[in-house]
Amino acid sequence: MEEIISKHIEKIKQITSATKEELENLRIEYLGKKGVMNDLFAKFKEVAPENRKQMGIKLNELKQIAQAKIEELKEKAEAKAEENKPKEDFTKPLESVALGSIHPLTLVRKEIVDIFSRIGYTVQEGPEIEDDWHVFSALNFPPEHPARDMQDTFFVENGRADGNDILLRTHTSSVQVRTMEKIKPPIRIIAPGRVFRNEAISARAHCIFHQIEGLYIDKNVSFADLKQNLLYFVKEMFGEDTKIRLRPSYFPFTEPSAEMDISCTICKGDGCNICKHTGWLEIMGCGMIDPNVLEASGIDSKVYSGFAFGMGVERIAMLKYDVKDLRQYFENDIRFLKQFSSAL
Ligand code: 2U9
Repeated sequence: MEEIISKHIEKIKQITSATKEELENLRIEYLGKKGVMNDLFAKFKEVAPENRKQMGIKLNELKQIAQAKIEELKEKAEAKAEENKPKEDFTKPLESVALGSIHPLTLVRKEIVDIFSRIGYTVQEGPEIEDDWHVFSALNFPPEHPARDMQDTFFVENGRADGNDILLRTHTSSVQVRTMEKIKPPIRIIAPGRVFRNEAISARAHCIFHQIEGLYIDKNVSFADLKQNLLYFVKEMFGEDTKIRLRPSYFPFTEPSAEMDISCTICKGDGCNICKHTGWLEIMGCGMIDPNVLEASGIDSKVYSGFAFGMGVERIAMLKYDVKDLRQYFENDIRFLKQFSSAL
């Protein structure tokens, strides 16, 4: 019997780890009702009296070792379980993610582009750093025109290429010139983009602003086509009941030229502070492309005619969303910007 006990002690000592299940089996094997301990205690009765003391000590030693081992393995298993537990509570609800919003100028540019693309216009883009030819000369600006003045245009210092001054474009018309040089009519494009003018910053003007210009060239394009395209745009942008009015104007690149007004979006034409009691708001310039401009880009003005128009995105956004000061577009004040979050 002593030998059996020693074997059990040896066996238990060798166990170094156990799963929960193995641990329970070990407990049952040694300390359970029909376990080794009870079995040995039963046999203990048959031990000769002179050996009992010695055997009793040995038996208790086995019991203590079994209990201590089970306790030790239990602690180990618990520590391991704790270690393997995920550090974060994945069942916790997520904190909400704050989404950014669409900048009002991006929003309005997209609205304008969408409206014109529905009647067949495609978008063209071009460089912001341009040359004199594409910004002025090809557009019929005479050499002494005041727009070429340093007071109005940002020139790149010592910037000259092929005898041309290098400058920041003052309008996106240069994109249209590049398109006319590249592809034959029919041409039906809009050119959205950033433009630069050497102006003092105020509530109504900024040295950087955004334009969208349009160009339509084909055979037999008339002023009536121009008027109808722009009336469609205005009704889509400002509402079906909006009216337009064209006033004669002058631009070097169009002849005849006009400024277009819409009936005031606030007072519907009755007269208010926004429209300075005229009932009308100026929103864009337009006209029939000057034959000199067509010829300068290699388009036969005896075969083709066309119209063009241009508008400032900041101004359209001011009228559509009642923005009072142009500087708000560039200040990145979250209270201003977040008003446009759900508009797209
Ligand atoms: C080509 C030929 C003609 C584009 C045009 C205007 C009239 C116009 C201004 C409105 C407010 C610019 O942002 S603004 O300051 N634009 O009045 N723009 S016609 O005419 C072109 C363009 C390209 C080849």
